[in-house]
Parts: sequence; structure tokens; C-alpha cells
Amino acid sequence: MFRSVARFGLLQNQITPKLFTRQFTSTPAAMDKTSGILSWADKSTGEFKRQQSVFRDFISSKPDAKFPAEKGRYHLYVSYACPWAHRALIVRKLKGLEDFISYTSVHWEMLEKGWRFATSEDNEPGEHVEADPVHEGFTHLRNIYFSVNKDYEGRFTVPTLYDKKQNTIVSNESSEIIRMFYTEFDHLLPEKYKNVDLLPEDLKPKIEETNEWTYHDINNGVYKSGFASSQDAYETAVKQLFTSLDRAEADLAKSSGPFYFGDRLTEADVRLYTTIIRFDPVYVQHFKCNLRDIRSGYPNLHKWVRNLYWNHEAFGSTTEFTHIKKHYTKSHRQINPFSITPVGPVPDILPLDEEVPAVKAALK
Ligand SMILES: N[C@@H](CCC(=O)N[C@@H](CS)C(=O)NCC(=O)O)C(=O)O
Repeated sequence: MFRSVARFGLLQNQITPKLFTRQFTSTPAAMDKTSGILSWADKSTGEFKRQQSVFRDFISSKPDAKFPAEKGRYHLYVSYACPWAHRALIVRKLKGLEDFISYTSVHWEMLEKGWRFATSEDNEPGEHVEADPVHEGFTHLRNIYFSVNKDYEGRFTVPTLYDKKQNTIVSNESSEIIRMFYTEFDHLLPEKYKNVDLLPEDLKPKIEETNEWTYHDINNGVYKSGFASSQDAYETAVKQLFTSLDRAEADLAKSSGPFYFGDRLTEADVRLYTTIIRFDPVYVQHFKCNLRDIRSGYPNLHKWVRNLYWNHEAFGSTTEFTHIKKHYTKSHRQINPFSITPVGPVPDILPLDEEVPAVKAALK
């Protein structure tokens, strides 16, 4: 196994500098640092380490700001597969920003040159799975990063929030992009959307506290489990993940409403949803998060996630299971060398009034 990990790690690093130096003049040294997801795992411990996002600017409601809120000025690059980008798509909808911020989803396939844009030959489900509408001829997301900084040495990640006026990247950090969307366009929005408050002042400390452990143990925890390259690192991550899923399950059991904090939909729901909706279709098998699954092992999480998916358009309509399943299983060749996508679970998500047979039998 370790041999094939090394082999595929190497394949991921085989980027042909010529292709890019021609158009985007990046140095081979810069590219060495940016390639190969496995290089995120610490070589001695096998622990997965997520890199910090590099672009950390903010759109602001202030007209003299470096990035003022303006209709049609910003473009959001996402992948329907990616849980971090999914946060931004959900919040864009919840806040009624569809006419303000345009978006493109890259193709689900992420190989040695990173995310690529769809071509006219591709026919993938979901809106805006298209060629880059902002930069003619750009084939990959990396082209945008290098057009902003030819010596860029970070990763080419989604979500990427792009300013079409200054031709630069505002931010590639999802936790900050969603917070800009919460408030900074409010003065331009109708009352209905202005009133959508995903981070209410009175709940802020509780939400921040929840974010802390859900980020480390659940959102990033599935990656720590899946990308671990030692048995110890994997077991530590997967156990912590399930301890925290138990905690979320207990919190939801106590909730007085359908959301994490009672009857108020907040950031806590958005951030947890994008991992839980991917859990049974992908993380259970692909990232070896298989102490339990959601549909048979976590009744409250199961009820909560289905309510969001089926009853709240911003969640359901931005969830594209084809992208989710194919991306992980056909892009991470270091963990799935033959790129075979498992058929199950069927269906990707159960209807609201349906349970797996064992749960149904137990409920009788
Ligand atoms: N901290 C970032 C993480 C984003 C991230 O890691 N996105 C993944 C997709 S799920 C990505 O684009 N990876 C490409 C790469 O690392 O090469 C955020 O929350 O915005």
C-alpha cells in the first residue's frame, strides 16, 4: 500500500512546467510546493495538515473600501464537490445574492494540474458547470491564481472569490467569504434578505464554540481520517471524528427546533451540513469513516440533514451528488488507484419519511 501511495504521490507531482511557463510564467519550484494532496500529510507522523488560505481580504459595505459591495462585480469559483465551497453557495442563496455574485463550478475532476473548467464536451449535472466566463481560454483554476501572482506558491483551492474590476482574488477562505455575504451587501438587499441573520449576536459565542470542534473534528476530521498515511494517525482522527459526531447528535436531540440552535437557522447548520450530506455517499467508504453511518447510526443528525436537504432550497438545490461522488473517488488516486466509484449507498439521501430497513424494524 505504501508503495502505491508513493507512486501515485509522484504522479501527482509530475506537472509539466513547460505548459504553464509559456502562458503564466510560474517557476517549477513554486509548482513543486503546490502539487500533491498527499504532501499535506506529515512525513514522520502520517497526519494530514491543512494549509492556511492565502488570500484573506474582505468585501465591505463601505463605499471607499478596497473591495466595496457592488452588484455584478464579484465572481465566485466553486466546485459542487467541495464542502468548503458548498458553504459559500448555500449562503449566497440564503442571503438572496444570486443577482449580485455570479458563479462557476469547476468540473469534478481534479488531477495533477488541480481543478479544471468544464469544456463543451463535458455534460455534467448542475448549473454553471462551464468554461471560465471571466477569462477566455483559461483551462484550470490555477491559471487564475497565477494571473494574480505569477509566483504564487499556495494551493489552488475553491472557493475563490474574484474581483472582476481589479482582476484579483479577494479571498479563498470559505469561513470568511460566508461572513462577508452575511452582512456586507445588506444595504443593497430587500428587507426579506437583509433580515436573514446567520450569526445572531446572542448566539455568536455558542456558534463560535461549536465551530471550533466541528471544524477540527468533523469538517476537517473526515480529511484527517482519509488522508492519514499511518495507522495511528488514521485511528486517532477517526475516533475523534465519531466522538464529535456523538456530541452533535446529542446537541440535536436537545434542540427545541429543526436546526442546531432551535428554530433559528444559523452558521452552525451551514457548516455542519456540507460535511454530513457527504458522509454516507463518500466519507464512510472513501475516507474510512466507518464506525457508523448517518442513516443507520445517528437518528437526529439524519432527521436534521434531511430536513435541510428536502425543505430548504438553498441546501437541496446546491447539493450535487454526482460531483460529490465522482470527485473524491476519481480524483484521489493515491487512495483509490482504479478510480472506481462505489454504487451505493442507494439512494444518496433517503426521503423524509423513509428509513433503512433496520431502523424501520426497530421503530415498529
Ligand atoms: N480553507 C479553505 C479550504 C478549501 C479547500 O481545501 N478546498 C479544496 C476542495 S474541497 C481544494 O480546492 N483543494 C485543491 C487543492 O488543494 O489542490 C476554505 O475553507 O476555503
